[in-house]
Amino acid sequence: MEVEVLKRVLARVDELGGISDSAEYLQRTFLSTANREAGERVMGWMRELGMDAAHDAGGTVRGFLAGSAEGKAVLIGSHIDTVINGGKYDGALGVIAALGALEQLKVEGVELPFPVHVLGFSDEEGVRFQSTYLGSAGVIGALDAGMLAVKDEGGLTVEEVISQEGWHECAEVFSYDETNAAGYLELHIEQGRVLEEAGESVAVVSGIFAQARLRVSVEGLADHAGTTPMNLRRDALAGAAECVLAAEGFARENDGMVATVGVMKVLPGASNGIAQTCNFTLDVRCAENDLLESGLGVLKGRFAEISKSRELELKWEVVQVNGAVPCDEGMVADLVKSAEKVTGTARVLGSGAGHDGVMMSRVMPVGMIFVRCRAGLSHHPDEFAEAGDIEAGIDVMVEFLKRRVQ
Ligand code: HGY
Ligand code: MN
Ligand code: MN
Repeated sequence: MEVEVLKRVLARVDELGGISDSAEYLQRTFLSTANREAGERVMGWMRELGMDAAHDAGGTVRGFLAGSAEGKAVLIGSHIDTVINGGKYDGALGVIAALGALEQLKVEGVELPFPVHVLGFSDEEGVRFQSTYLGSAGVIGALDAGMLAVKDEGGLTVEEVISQEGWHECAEVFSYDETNAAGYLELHIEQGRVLEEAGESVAVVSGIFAQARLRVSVEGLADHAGTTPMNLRRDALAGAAECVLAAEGFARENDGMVATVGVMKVLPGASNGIAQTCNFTLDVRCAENDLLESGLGVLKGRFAEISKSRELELKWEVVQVNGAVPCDEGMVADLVKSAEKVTGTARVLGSGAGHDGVMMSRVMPVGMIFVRCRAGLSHHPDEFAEAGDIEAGIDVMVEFLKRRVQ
């Protein structure tokens, strides 16, 4: 890879990593000011590459590069939103790497015989609504009534937020299906430890695990911390804590399953008062759909038992379930050959993390390249990928695109 191209990729990762809604840490959420600013910056880079750049009302940005022939477009991209206090590689690297790969092909004088669209999705993490993939759902017409009706913490629905806070000025409508898209490719940091432990730079993704996102609420009775005997309490926080440990224990019992409670709100929230209400999120994932489905049933039952034993009222809301998605066999095979040629290795890995390919797979073949990241750390400001590994990942992407020329 040209040194200048790689330097630009690394500089852009730092640049985008500096665009945040918070002065203290990196945060870009759906349709936030920083999300739009990041979208503008990426569109500027797309135009520098000679692409037509545009955005849709949901904040997703797209660069269009014509090929030497017409035909179905190859889509390459990732997301430009982040988690709260996130790292600068998760998502952003995939968009910037796509532009780096196209720039490298330009330097080599390679013209692709098909159009390429680079996409920067506005919301993959689902931080604001917990409902993930709002950006990629928007470009394949999958923002259905269910997704549009999901409410944020303030009670606004996705539909209301797009209407009131959407990026409407000069917005275009992006619409992909099997008639105009040949496939979707994404480069992403592994967010796991396999590549680091194996001492390898890249991997090819076999598929993306099934994932369920839920909102749980337990309702007890606020009372005095000092005068209420332990046997008379209906303590929502103690009940929620028992649920959290039940979820953790269940996941530990089921190899390959993970369960996480990442958000918990305790009400009324006084140190000398027993909690009336505890609202928390539950994120459960595993490789197999049927284990996820049966596991959710078991957990719902255990939460109900815990609530009953503590005279608490349980509310269990499934916000979103995304089934496991296999990557396209043809793309996996081409990516394996490309990785072998570039790095001499071609490990194939499943992804516990969700990615926009889950949504894009509804209408087109999807493929992914993983790049090693330090200690597998992600969703953390110390997230880091070495320049050499990023270069290897982009070289694999370039090789994959060249293979489609032959
Ligand atoms: O949650 C995930 O797996 C991804 O980071 N959105
Ligand atoms: Mn990501
Ligand atoms: Mn993420």
